[in-house]
Amino acid sequence: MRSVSILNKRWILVIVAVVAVTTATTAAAGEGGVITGKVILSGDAPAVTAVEVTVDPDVCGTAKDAEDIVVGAGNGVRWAVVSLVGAPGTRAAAAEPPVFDQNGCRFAPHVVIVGAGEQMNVLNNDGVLHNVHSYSEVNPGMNVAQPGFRKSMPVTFESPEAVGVRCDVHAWMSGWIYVTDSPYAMVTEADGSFSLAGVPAGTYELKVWHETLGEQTQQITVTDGGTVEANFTLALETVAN
Ligand SMILES: [Cu+2]
Repeated sequence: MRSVSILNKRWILVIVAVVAVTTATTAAAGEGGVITGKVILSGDAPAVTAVEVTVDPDVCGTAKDAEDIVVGAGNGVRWAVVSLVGAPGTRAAAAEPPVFDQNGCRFAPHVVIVGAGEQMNVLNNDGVLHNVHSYSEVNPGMNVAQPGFRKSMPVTFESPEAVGVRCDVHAWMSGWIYVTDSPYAMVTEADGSFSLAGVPAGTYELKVWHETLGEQTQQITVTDGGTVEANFTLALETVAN
């Protein structure tokens, strides 16, 4: 009887596994919809400004293009973050920790998205001393020297917030860590475009954030199998006012 009992347990495990796979397949086949669009700057794009480099020229070079507003084809705004507010589900951790790399004395990428409470790694691939100095309101501040030999430093922010990061050694170095709990968030491409796929059907608030151009939201409705286009137009004048 004992062997039968073990056999039954095995069958129960098999059945449970099959049910789990079926459930996962159903969820994946639940289609969801796609939100796609562009973040556009209204008016003329500002001229690219060069930032003077005064320290460690052997590693850092002599000048850097400022990245606080980068405008591409069709006035598309790069380095904006588009995210779905109040989206259902929880944000899954990335397969690999997001990376914020100090490389050539700039933060790369200029804007990185990380989940709240999720570990990311700040890298130093320059071999010179950098100083990771965060400017946050919700999360505790961080001000840590990262010598050249310290190639990788794990960092975690617990609360959603756009955290500005600078380096005290190289005054021009500026980047952003965008901490979010939204399962649907991405940084805009060089032409300002974005695409969020697999969004469950429903009506949501879609938010754009940009370090210089501020925030804007709009309501969007996603349908199963549908693609909804949502564009944002941001203006420098609005910020100046
Ligand atoms: Cu630095």
